[in-house]
Parts: sequence; structure tokens; C-alpha cells
Amino acid sequence: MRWLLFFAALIGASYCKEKFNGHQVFQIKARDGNQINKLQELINMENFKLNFWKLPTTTERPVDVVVPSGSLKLVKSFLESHGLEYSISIQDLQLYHEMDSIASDYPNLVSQLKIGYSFEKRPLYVLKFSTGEGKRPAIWLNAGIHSREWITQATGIWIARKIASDFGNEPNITSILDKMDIFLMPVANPDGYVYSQTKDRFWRKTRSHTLGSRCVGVDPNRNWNATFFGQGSSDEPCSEVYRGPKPNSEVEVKSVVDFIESHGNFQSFIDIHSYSQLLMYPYGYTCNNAPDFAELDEVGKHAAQALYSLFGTRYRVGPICSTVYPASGSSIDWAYENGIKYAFTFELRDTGRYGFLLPANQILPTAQETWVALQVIMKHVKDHLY
Ligand code: BHK
Ligand code: ZN
Repeated sequence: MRWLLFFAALIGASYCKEKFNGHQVFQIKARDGNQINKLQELINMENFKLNFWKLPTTTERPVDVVVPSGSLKLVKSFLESHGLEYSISIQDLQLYHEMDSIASDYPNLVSQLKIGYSFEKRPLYVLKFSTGEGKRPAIWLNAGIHSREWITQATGIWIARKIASDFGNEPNITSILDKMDIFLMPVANPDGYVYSQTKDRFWRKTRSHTLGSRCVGVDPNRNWNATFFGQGSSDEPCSEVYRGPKPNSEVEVKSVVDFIESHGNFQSFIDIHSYSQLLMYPYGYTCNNAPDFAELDEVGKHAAQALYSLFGTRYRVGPICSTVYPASGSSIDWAYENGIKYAFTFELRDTGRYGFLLPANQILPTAQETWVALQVIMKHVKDHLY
């Protein structure tokens, strides 16, 4: 049930007070009894809404306290005015809370890997689901590469817990994990995600700076090394589809590329976006059919049928270029061109009624139906290892 709170936290921004958006954890050191008294004062300031994980008792051990985003400035100036030494031990609580608890709830199946740091130095976390040793055939599930597509991060983290809790109980996912590993990255663009929660709800790109431009950010779905200068991306830094100065210029992209290349046994790469209700496969850079067009189309159609069977949500299936528009430098073109045959991309609900502002009561059904479709794809991958 913990994830329910998480979703309320994630999307119910205007409805729900229990959210961790932008909250930080401070570690504070008291040097003497006087400073301990000052910390006691801080505890008593109810309007700060602090949550002390460790209470101030001695000068030996530091105090850990959750500071809500609205109190950050006041708490900092309180600490500074009383000479209390502090550091920020967790930059953004919400991003990491649920990933941590899935990994600790299922230690025999799930581990949390840090594959690098974002431009603004947030850790890039991946959940690994594995029942065996070595480099088994693997599936990469990616969500949140475009930060404003909030249903995708929520769906990713719901699926993470679903995989873990169904393993050993549900035959399909159990047989997949008997042969393969799953790597799931629920927040592929953490800087953009935080920015979309704090400054600009519709922020899509990364938050990197480009020399010689006032505009911030690169489209991380145009930055992959796949027909980098092709149609459907821009060399203009202010564009929403700015490809960046060179392939892999974005550390968020480069970190995934390095991880997948050094692993060497990925068989499937699935990137989750919203919205439009589409299930697509390569190519984006050209409207010519990919060599595996027939197989990818058939798998995609089966997955969309299974998705439809749950709540009647209709998806269109086809190659990126002819289904939406030409797009170069996308993640799944890169995956496909680098030998990862089962490359798919989802555009989740809806078709535009709410768009990126999908209401909270659609989060769970969206995650559930997406999971049904993903299992069809993953089962096909497992039965057709190459
Ligand atoms: C998805 C995957 C590969 C290439 C293009 C797309 C469409 C996607 C995009 O990158 O422009 C549309 C989008 O963000 C909304 O999710
Ligand atoms: Zn997108």
C-alpha cells in the first residue's frame, strides 16, 4: 500500500498535502549544549513542519531531519544565524524513497544501481531484477526521459513493485526472471523532473547549459548516437527538440549508453513516454521499414490487444516515423541500430483530454494496462533470445 501514498504524492500535487516534492533531508551537528537547545527550539517550531528522523540528544551524533520545500529558506537562515553546521544529505526525498524501499523489501531479487550522476549531480538510479549470476540476457525499461510526462515515472515505479511482488507467484513474470534480468530506470531525467515540479510543470528537456545560448536543456530523446544530424531534431538550443552539441553530450544519456554497452547482452530496450496511446518501434529517423518490421509489428499488435482487453484503452501500433513524425537521435533507434532488436516505445494515456495533466484516478489503471502490454513483449523476448 505504500506505493499508493507515493502516487498521491507524485501527481496529486494540488489535492494532497503528504508529498515529498522538493523536500530535503538535513544532517545537523550541534557543537555544545547551547546548540542542542537551539535544535530543541527548532523542533518546537510547528509551522516549519519538520520531521525529525533522529532527535538531538548529544553533540556526538548528528541529527537527521526532513525539511519540506516551503521551509527550506527559513530553516537554513535559522541554522546559519545560530552557527549550526549542516549538510544536505538527501537532495530530493521523493525521488529516492520508493526505489529504496522496493530494494529493501525484496533484497533477494532487487538491487539498486547508481549508473552515474545527472548534470545537476543527482544520482542516476536503476533497479535491477535478477535471480542469477553473470550477464544474463537483459531488458532495459526506461521512463521519465521527458520530465513533464509524469504518468511515466509513476507507471515505472508501480511496475517495479509489481515485478517484485509477482515474482514467484505469477508464472509469466517468474519464467521471464528465471532466464533474464530486468533493468528499470523510473526517472531517466531527474533534473528535468525536479524542475517540472518546482518551476515549470511542462519542462521536457534536460537542464544542461549550452555555451553561447541563454536557453537551457537538450532533448534527451534526440541526443543518442543514431543518425544524429537527421530530420526531426534541431540544432537550435532554444528548440524543444534540440539535439545537443554532439551525440551523448547529455550525461543522463551517456550513462545509460555506457552501462548497456559494457553489459553487452541487452535484448530489448523499451522507452516509456506520454501521451497519445501509441506503441511504436523503429525507425524514427526514416520512414523506411526496419529489417524486423514484420516481427516488431506483430508483437506490438499483440501487446496492444492485451492492453485493450483490460479496460478498453485503444492504442495505435506502428513505426515512429509514420505513426507520429520523423525523429532522429532517439533512444530506441540507437538501441535497434546497436543490435538490440526488441526496441519499443510507449506513449501512455491519454489522447489529449488531459494530456500531461492526467488525473490521479487514471494513474493506477494506466500502470496496470501498461504492465499487461509489457509482459506480452517481455515474454516474446524470452521465447526468442538471439
Ligand atoms: C518517441 C520515441 C522515439 C522518437 C520519437 C518519439 C515521440 C516522442 C518524442 O520524443 O518526440 C513524443 C513525445 O515526447 C511525447 O512523449
Ligand atoms: Zn516524450
